[in-house]
Amino acid sequence: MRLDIISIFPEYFAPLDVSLIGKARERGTLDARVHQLRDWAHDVHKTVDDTPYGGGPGMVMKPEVWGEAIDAVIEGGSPTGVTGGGSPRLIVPTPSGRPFTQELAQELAAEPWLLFACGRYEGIDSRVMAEYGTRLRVDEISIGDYVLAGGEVATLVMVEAIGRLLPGVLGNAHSAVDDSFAPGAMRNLVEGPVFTKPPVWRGHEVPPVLLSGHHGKVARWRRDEALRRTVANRPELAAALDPETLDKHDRRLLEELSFRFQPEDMAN
Ligand code: JBE
Repeated sequence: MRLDIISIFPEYFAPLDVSLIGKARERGTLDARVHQLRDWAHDVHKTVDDTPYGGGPGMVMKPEVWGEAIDAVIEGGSPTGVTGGGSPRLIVPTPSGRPFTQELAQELAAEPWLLFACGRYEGIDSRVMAEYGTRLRVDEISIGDYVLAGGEVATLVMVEAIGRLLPGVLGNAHSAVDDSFAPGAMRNLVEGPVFTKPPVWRGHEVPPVLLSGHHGKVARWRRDEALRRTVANRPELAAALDPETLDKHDRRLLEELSFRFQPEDMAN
C-alpha cells in the first residue's frame, strides 16, 4: 500500500517508524510518505490559515495551499509508483465525518493508495473536499465524538488500524480476524478478560476453567464473559444482538444480566 500524509506537523508521525508499521515500512509492504503542507505555501510566513467567512472563532485552512499540496502528491505518485497510474483515495479526518469502524478499516486496507489530509484549527476550506470529490473518492472520517487539536492523531489511529490488516503485517495471521469488531462469530461482542502465567498473582487466581484443558468449557466461559462485558460496557451493542446468533445459554445469561439494568442504561 502507498500512503501519503500531508500535515503542518510531520513530527507527529514519528511513531510510523516503530513496531508493526515500522517493520511493514522496512519490508516495503507499506510505502508511507509524510509531507509538510507549508512546503506549498508561497508567502514569507508560510501562511496556511485565514479567518472564517461568516465570522466565528478560530481559523480555517486556506484552499490554495491544500490544492497545490494534493496536486503535487498525486502527480508525484502516479506515473511510475506501485499505484500503477491510479489516484489515491483522499481521507480527511474531522469530527464531522462518518464514523471510523473496523469495517471501514478493512475496506481501506484493500486500497492501493491512501492520502490523508490533516487539518488543524477549525478545519480545511470545504471547497477542497468539493474540488477533489469530482476527481477522487473523498471520505471525511471521524474516529470518535471528542475534539482533537487536529487530524494528525486521528490519522495515526486510522493508519495503525489499517496497517495491521495489510497482508503479512501481523505476525499471527489469526490475530486480525479474532478482533472484537471484525466480521465473524464474535462481531457485536467485545472480548472478555485474558490471563497468562503465573496461575496466582498477588492473591488473584486465574479462573480455574482456563487451566482445565476442557476446550468446550473454555469456549463457553469466554463467550459468557464476552456477553457480560458487552452488557456492562456496551449496552447499545448488547441491545443490537441478533437473537438468531444467540443460543439458549446466551439468552438465559442475557436475561439474568438484563434484570440488573435500569431501562435508561439500555437506551443508547
Ligand atoms: O475524529 N477525528 O477525525 C477528529 C479530527 C480532528 C479533530 N477531532 C477529531 N475527533
